[in-house]
Amino acid sequence: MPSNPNLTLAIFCKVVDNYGDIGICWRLARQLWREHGVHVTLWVDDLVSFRRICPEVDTAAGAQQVDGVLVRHWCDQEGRFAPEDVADIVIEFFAVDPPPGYVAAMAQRLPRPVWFNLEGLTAEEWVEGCHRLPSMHPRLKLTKHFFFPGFTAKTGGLLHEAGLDEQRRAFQADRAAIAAFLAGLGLAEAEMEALKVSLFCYPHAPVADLLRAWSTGSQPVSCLVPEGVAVETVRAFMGSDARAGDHATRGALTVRVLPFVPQPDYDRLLWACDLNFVRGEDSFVRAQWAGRPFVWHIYPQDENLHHKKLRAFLDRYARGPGLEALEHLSLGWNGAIDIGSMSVAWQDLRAELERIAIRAEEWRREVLAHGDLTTKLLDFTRELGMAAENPV
Ligand code: TRH
Repeated sequence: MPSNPNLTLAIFCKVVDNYGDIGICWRLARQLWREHGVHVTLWVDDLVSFRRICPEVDTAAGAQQVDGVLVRHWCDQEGRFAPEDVADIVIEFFAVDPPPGYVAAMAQRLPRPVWFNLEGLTAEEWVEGCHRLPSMHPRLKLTKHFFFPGFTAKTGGLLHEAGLDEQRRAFQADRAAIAAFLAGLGLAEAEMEALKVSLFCYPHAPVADLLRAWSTGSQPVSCLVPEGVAVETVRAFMGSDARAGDHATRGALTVRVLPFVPQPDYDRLLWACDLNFVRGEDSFVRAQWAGRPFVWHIYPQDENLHHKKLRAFLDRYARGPGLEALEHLSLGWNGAIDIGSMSVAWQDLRAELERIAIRAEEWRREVLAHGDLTTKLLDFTRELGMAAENPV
């Protein structure tokens, strides 16, 4: 039931690298409307990338209604806006600059909009000190607040829809539903019975080493890789092109190329697999909600800053019995250490998979206890609104 029927919100999203940013913004937009009744306008510059995760998107439309959200093609920085065009809440994702005309209209609007810079996810401790900090506009009478997602109570939390857990549990308990879903992706019975691993990573991951470890191992592994991921290595393994639907078996390993599926199906894929390799931010978070073991390929940054972020996450997540193997393989997967033999690292991880699965469930509960990002964002908005009404 909508609880904020008159509240409007605009999200400005620039798709920097494929679809990760729009993945997060789209999830946030839908949840704001569905669970909180907020009227959202999502400004996005790249409708083609958007369409890959949401096939209903019309790539030629300047404005369109999708799933209760007004999607507007953000073509350029031009345009004149009136104060009444401005939403109650304005979110810029990853410090993108909304069009100057829009910002000028924000400054003219009364009451002024609540303005957030929604930052990227990191497990580093400094985030707690920066979450919710204000930043004054150098010229205009506007204040922007930093909103940091995170894993602790003093951060903005993570995106998590109401009812997600019930859906996931029901799916994971329903063997027929899992089999039907995997059959829909083309899997044969033998692949369903093998250890199922989804593989999503950036191009520099040592995928060839991993495929070799799996194919020469003693246990059947079924690797499900979305089309376009690790293309060269998958092609070399297949000995042919790597198009959706293609598959090949070498030794104990079958690799199957999947079509890029809509976001809700990607969740089901994570729920259906025994282990997930994920990357970036959104798939990384979704793997945590799947309650299954996962290995994270972090987005690379200059001067190996991402290794620091990876270690910060592993320091929180991979502590406890049996988790050294996960830490070891994760650091090697990201090039943060030389792990020597991938085969040995894989066997060590495989031997601990059950204990890692227990940790995955425990972590999910721990993180969720701090609240979800959308609710925290709206709570903070209310606090800011109250502060504006009652200035000290
Ligand atoms: O796209 P990503 O690499 O993510 C981002 C961006 O690169 C961004 O610029 C960077 O700053 C940030 O990482 C750290 O990977 P990510 O975040 O996992 O996003 C992928 C999205 O695609 C996610 O919403 C899940 C979705 N997806 C599908 O919907 N279907 C699929 O088949 C697959 C494989 C993914």
